[in-house]
Amino acid sequence: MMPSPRSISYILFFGLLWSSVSTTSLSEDLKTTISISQVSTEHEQARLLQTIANISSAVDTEAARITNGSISNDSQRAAATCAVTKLIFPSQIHFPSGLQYQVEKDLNWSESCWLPAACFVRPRTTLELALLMKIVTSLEGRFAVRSGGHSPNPGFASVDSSGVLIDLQELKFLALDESGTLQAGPGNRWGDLWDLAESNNRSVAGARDRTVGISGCLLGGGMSYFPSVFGMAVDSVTNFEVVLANSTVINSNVEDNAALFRALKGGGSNFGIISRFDIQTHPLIHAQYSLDTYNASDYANIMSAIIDTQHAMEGDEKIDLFVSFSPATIEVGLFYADWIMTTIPEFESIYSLGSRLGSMIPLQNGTIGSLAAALADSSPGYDARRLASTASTKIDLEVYIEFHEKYLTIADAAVANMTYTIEPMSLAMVQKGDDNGGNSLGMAKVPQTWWSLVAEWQDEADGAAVEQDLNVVHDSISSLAAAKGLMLDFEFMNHASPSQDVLKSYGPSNLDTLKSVAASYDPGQVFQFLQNNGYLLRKV
Ligand SMILES: Cc1cc2nc3c(=O)[nH]c(=O)nc-3n(C[C@H](O)[C@H](O)[C@H](O)COP(=O)(O)OP(=O)(O)OC[C@H]3O[C@@H](n4cnc5c(N)ncnc54)[C@H](O)[C@@H]3O)c2cc1C
Ligand SMILES: *[C@@H]1O[C@H](CO)[C@@H](O)[C@H](O)[C@H]1NC(C)=O
Ligand SMILES: *[C@@H]1O[C@H](CO)[C@@H](O)[C@H](O)[C@H]1NC(C)=O
Ligand SMILES: *[C@@H]1O[C@H](CO)[C@@H](O)[C@H](O)[C@H]1NC(C)=O
Ligand SMILES: *[C@@H]1O[C@H](CO)[C@@H](O)[C@H](O)[C@H]1NC(C)=O
Ligand SMILES: *[C@@H]1O[C@H](CO)[C@@H](O)[C@H](O)[C@H]1NC(C)=O
Ligand SMILES: *[C@@H]1O[C@H](CO)[C@@H](O)[C@H](O)[C@H]1NC(C)=O
Ligand SMILES: *[C@@H]1O[C@H](CO)[C@@H](O)[C@H](O)[C@H]1NC(C)=O
Ligand SMILES: *[C@@H]1O[C@H](CO)[C@@H](O)[C@H](O)[C@H]1NC(C)=O
Ligand SMILES: CC(=O)N[C@H]1CO[C@H](CO)[C@@H](O)[C@@H]1O
Repeated sequence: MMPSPRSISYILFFGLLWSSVSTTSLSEDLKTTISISQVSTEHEQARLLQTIANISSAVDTEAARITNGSISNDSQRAAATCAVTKLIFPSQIHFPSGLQYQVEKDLNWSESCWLPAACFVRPRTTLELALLMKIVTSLEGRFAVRSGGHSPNPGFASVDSSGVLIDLQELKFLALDESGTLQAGPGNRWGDLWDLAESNNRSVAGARDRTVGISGCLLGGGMSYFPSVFGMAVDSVTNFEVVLANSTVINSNVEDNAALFRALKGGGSNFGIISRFDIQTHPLIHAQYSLDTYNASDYANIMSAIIDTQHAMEGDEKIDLFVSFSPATIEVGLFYADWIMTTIPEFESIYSLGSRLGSMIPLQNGTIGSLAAALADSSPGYDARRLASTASTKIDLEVYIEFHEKYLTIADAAVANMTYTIEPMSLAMVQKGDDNGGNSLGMAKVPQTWWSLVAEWQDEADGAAVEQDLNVVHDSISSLAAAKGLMLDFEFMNHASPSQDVLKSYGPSNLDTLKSVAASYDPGQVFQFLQNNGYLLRKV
């Protein structure tokens, strides 16, 4: 049997801790982190040095409680980490007794992630984040990092009372420079970026949803509108500013820390905490779009029309679409990266379906930002527990239809709302990654379909049954595709379930590179063992 992650971390950290703390005190380490910082103003450095000077004996007493062995479990260590953090950041930390705590806790998109962290801490600057990392690593506090809070996987951007939740929402600076590059703090949402870029006649590749956080989305690759134009969203990132495990802040781009740069393009939260993304914007996209509902019993004809459109997509990079299925209805979103006079000829197969019931977004001209806003208006959110799962396959009508029929059987009997979305991806999309210097996703160079499967339910007690149902849906698509040799390895992190082996799906060579990059930037394996959960290399 594998040792538990926690016991591995004890073994790893025991030595580290004693060697680092036996020579200097925590307050001295914090001062060093501040003094050598290159990402801060002198004013901020002076203020923080003064703060540490004022409270150094309290900090060191608290730290001593851990190092002298009187603390033995994660919860106690988290409490001590919170206590030290409170001394330094009294106004940016929230405890269970405080008014703001509930707001912080119930913030994530999925209710299954509303976990009661020992404390929530909101650094306001990169230096504050680096200091927080120094406290966490010195005291071996378990931690999780949250930006937009949209991961539905419990424990990935959330942690219970055994850990500290590092909430990056206040790192929201955003600027567009003259070269058309956005500098964006990790706490931004895509809507913020679209608003700024588009008001300057630029477009930026992001999610399909305004409220999704840019950080988790980009670290998983990021599926945007018009993938054939942009590639994955992360292919437009030109630089990551990263707070490493040892609190050093570095830039990672094609010139500096280039291996890390490539690893971060899809490799997730294994290497450091991103404190700034530099993102290349594109000339303004004139988007034309519609979202229509169709009679769900016409699924076979609809599948056939989708496939026609997927083939058309290979010949025209301006085409984008998704199709969402529930037992009751089918929604088709058709998007085109241009304002044109007539209806779009390549969408004819879909337009000519006789089963259209109505329009959620009538055909109109706008931008990516207005498209995402229209989509949000058309489907207001609600609180639920949520679980996602994903697969990628080649395109095949028989597989689509047989899968849908199996899905209906499962969904009809399920306690959860089971829905799925077909996200067509073109060869051009995959190629854009290479054109932009490569990413770590290892996608096959073929036209493909990404399947995004989602379950939504209310009652915590149903969780295990829902997971089982979603697994059956997933196995249906993968076994049907595999039987015809149409299964692809790639599993999209941003749509994956917690149990999917996302990093392994990138292929052995990418996986090896990710491992060696993690080993060189995080030799103490802080992000593998002190970080609560995630698509972590230690699990592969
Ligand atoms: C309604 C909805 C729509 C979506 N639409 C899309 C879509 O169109 N395209 C798409 O690609 N995805 C989409 N997603 C998935 C989404 O991109 C992922 O859930 C992503 O992880 C969200 O990022 P976040 O910052 O909000 O997440 P969080 O939940 O805050 O974080 C997700 C993961 O990233 C880590 N992380 C967060 N910030 C940092 C950081 N600064 N440094 C290091 N690690 C960090 C967290 O620890 C966690 O493991 C959607 C999700 C939802 C709920
Ligand atoms: C440090 O303590 C001094 C004296 O008590 C106080 O005036 C000052 O505001 C404190 N500074 C900080 C940054 O906490
Ligand atoms: C550890 O340190 C704390 C705080 O300084 C002190 O109260 C406690 O007695 C010490 N415990 C041991 C075992 O030395
Ligand atoms: C941690 O240890 C303390 C003190 O021994 C104990 O009260 C607490 O229940 C423990 N917590 C967990 C989660 O084991
Ligand atoms: C954006 O483009 C429009 C139309 O060409 C123009 O009127 C407007 O001034 C431009 N805005 C900016 C900020 O460049
Ligand atoms: C959907 O199509 C079926 C079969 O043609 C038909 O019986 C049903 O009335 C249609 N539903 C709607 C809402 O039009
Ligand atoms: C979109 O813009 C084009 C070009 O300006 C125009 O011809 C067309 O009528 C517009 N379409 C809609 C639905 O407004
Ligand atoms: C299922 O979705 C509908 C809206 O489409 C919603 O009203 C309902 O509450 C959802 N049910 C569950 C169990 O989440
Ligand atoms: C921090 O870690 C990086 C990557 O391992 C290393 O290059 C750097 O020297 C370390 N910095 C300090 C101050 O230890
Ligand atoms: C920060 C964030 O995304 N909060 C969302 C958490 O989930 C609730 C319910 O779905 C939304 O209303 C919040 O916007």
